[in-house]
Amino acid sequence: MSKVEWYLDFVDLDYTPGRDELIVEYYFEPNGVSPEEAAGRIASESSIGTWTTLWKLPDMAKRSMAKVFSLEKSGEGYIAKIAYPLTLFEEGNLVQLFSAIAGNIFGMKALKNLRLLDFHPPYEYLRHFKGPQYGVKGIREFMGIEDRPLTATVPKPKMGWSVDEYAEIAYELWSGGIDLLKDDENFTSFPFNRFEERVRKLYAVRDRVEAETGETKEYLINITGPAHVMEKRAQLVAAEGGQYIMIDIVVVGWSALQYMREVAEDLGLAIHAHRAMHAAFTRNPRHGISMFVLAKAARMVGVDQIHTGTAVGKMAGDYEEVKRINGFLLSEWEHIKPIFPVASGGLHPGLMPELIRLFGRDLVIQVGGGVMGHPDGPRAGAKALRDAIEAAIEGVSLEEKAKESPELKKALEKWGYL
Ligand code: CAP
Ligand code: MG
Repeated sequence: MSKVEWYLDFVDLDYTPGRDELIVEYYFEPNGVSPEEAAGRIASESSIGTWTTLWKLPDMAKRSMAKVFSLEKSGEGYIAKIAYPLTLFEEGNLVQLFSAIAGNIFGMKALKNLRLLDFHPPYEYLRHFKGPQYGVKGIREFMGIEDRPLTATVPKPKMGWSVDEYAEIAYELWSGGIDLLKDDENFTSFPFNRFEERVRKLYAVRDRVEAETGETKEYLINITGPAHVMEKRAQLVAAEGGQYIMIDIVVVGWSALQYMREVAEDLGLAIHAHRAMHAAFTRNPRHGISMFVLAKAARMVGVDQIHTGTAVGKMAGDYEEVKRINGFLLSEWEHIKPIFPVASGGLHPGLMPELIRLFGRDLVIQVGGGVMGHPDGPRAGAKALRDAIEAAIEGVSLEEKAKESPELKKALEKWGYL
């Protein structure tokens, strides 16, 4: 058998996948080989194959060969659908899944570009994942917020606050109406602001604001770090009565996230997923891994909310893509609970009606600069944001609402509308 025939053995366009196969969709551009051979090479390298024919295949290897069952032209390249027998995958091990379906294939010379677009785990595979502990319903319950979007603010600048300065800002933000204080992604623990001291002081402030306002307030505290450090930090958060942890899920990787999902369950903590570094592989539509795949896998593991983009703010990610991801995160999916999409990046009060019109109320809205840049400070910024959201929900125009909200009026003067 020639090498090409060997690769074509992984292609059968008449094949109908079984219910217990895992389907993966790829976009690819062949480099000097036929589209069939290129697709066959993807299926081969991501399942059982190597670069040459072999002297022998054990029975299980033969049964585990992935099959390209659909191949269609798309733009500059092709879309292939590949069926993977479950014998290829370890139960409940997302790290292993990605080392197969998003592994060596990205480096193959036979492809100019390759993008992992989507994957469809059958129930037999999915059942080994717990998904989120709380999800939308659980979070709405513990926050006591029935049907409006949740609000969050990252104190900006991203860095440089002492614990006492940070506690003061937190007091202002929470008192002004923000539900969730959020640490920035690169803000963890420093000589001028140690995590342990921040935990102690910030939850005390939270308790005070809760008593004063009668509202539930939470803190998306950034525990990101090596797994053993994250575990200790999560224990501290739980000991101080925190309900949430924030993890930057791409930089920590699937292994650490799966580990922390277990820790979070033991401690009763919800997980806020930030996604710094995702754009290194999600941004080029012809290469890498789609944000949809990242969000789907994170939901499987069990984050309770994840950043997905805004379409109207400062980050890349167009409306259609964000809409599709958010729709998926909120949909029913076997035993895996729906989770909150987080809209963040370049938002300000003037954008609220459009944001809510586009994505609805099941949303966490994070506004950093657009609150912290308010001419009258964070409390006024928080109030302006809350009023803008209220207006959007009541169906009142921002101009109208601004007549009774001087904070909103000033925010609109500074940042305008859409
Ligand atoms: C937003 C933010 C978030 C980004 C992440 C920032 O601040 O804190 O990390 O939104 O991007 O550092 O830029 P602003 P994404 O509200 O001041 O813009 O949500 O797209 O993952
Ligand atoms: Mg940030």
